[in-house]
Amino acid sequence: MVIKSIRFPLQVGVVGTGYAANARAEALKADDRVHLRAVAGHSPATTQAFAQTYGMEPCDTWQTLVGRPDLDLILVATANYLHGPIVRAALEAGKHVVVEFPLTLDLAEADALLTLARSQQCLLHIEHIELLGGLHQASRQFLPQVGEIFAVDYATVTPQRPAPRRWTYHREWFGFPLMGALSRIHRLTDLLGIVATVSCQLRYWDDPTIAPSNPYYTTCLCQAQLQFDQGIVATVTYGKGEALWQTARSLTIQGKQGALLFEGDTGQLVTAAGTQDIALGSRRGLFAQDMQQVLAYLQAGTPLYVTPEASLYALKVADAARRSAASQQVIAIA
Ligand code: NAP
Ligand code: BLA
Repeated sequence: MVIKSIRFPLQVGVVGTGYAANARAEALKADDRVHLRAVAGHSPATTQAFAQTYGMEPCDTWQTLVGRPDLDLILVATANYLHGPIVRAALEAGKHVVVEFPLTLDLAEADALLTLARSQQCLLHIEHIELLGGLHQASRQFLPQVGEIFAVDYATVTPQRPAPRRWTYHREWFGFPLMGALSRIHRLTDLLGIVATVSCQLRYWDDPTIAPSNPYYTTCLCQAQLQFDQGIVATVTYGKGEALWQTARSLTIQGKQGALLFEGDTGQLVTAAGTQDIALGSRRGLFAQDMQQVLAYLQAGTPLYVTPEASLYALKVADAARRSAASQQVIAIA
């Protein structure tokens, strides 16, 4: 990737004021390579509070923010449906961009944004902090010990009562569940490679007290089966909401010589030699690690832990799952 020249300290603008935006601002606030300059949020009160906390200028809209000539780098950490439009506007304005996954909910637009970033010589970094986490690092490390893999099962199910009326329970704002939660697919494509076919089922539960056109749901359950090129079958379950009663956060990888079993924050390797406990690193501090890598890249060209192309490929698989759920057909991925 060719990146146009950069001045330090970098002038940073942030879109979003929630968990991810705060984690990034916390990681940057004491770093003399950057200046946290301006923020655009959703509700004015939250934007004001965020601006005050980090000594930034509040902007009324993200459009105003990305148009400011004094900014070099835009962090996009808002609701999913806005990622694509904000990233496009920021790149067109010649800004470097860091965006939380997913890059966009529109596969064709994702491809166009990668091309745009290249032609503008701007960084387009799509965060995939799940790759930096303990579960993924341990999976990578111990994978060779299970031999030829034939089955993978990955489930994250979060009962939540009552379901919040937030963007994460809104059909359009969160997007197709495996796009909004793209890390579920990306973990597997990172470990296992190329997907041949996808089949998927999706069910939403709506609040019966609200009009039929209600875009919010109270539960979603999305179950996909991915057939990988090497004959591996992987199942992915993503669910959240009121109709679910059992929490799951588990990853099972079965190979001819052994199995890897992860359950919550614990892991085990089972082989003919016996069962070995695996210590997992924390799920905290990952946004800070991601931010440090971005700065090292911009400063010294140190390669990042993930490429936009890898994120785009995961999005392609997620889009195939979306089409499968809509059509009830098995979708082959070209
Ligand atoms: P969050 O805490 O809910 O914050 C969401 C932000 O978007 C807030 O600034 C919120 O503003 C704003 N917002 C909410 N609804 C909106 C709407 N309808 N239109 C425009 N803006 C809206 O969410 P988050 O966890 O930080 O997630 C932000 C992004 O990071 C998402 O794309 C998510 O997938 C990604 N991500 C998050 C994590 C994580 O650990 N949390 C990890 C990986 C990726 P108000 O509060 O003023 O409404
Ligand atoms: C991912 N966490 C996410 C995402 C959202 C949230 C919207 C992106 C979509 C998805 O992958 O599902 C939101 N996560 C939350 C909220 C809580 C939460 C509201 O745990 C409430 C406690 N994220 C956190 C906290 C941790 C955290 C407190 O907000 C850990 C201590 C970790 N969230 C975390 C990680 C991911 C993620 C590591 C990356 C996705 C993955 O690992 O698959």
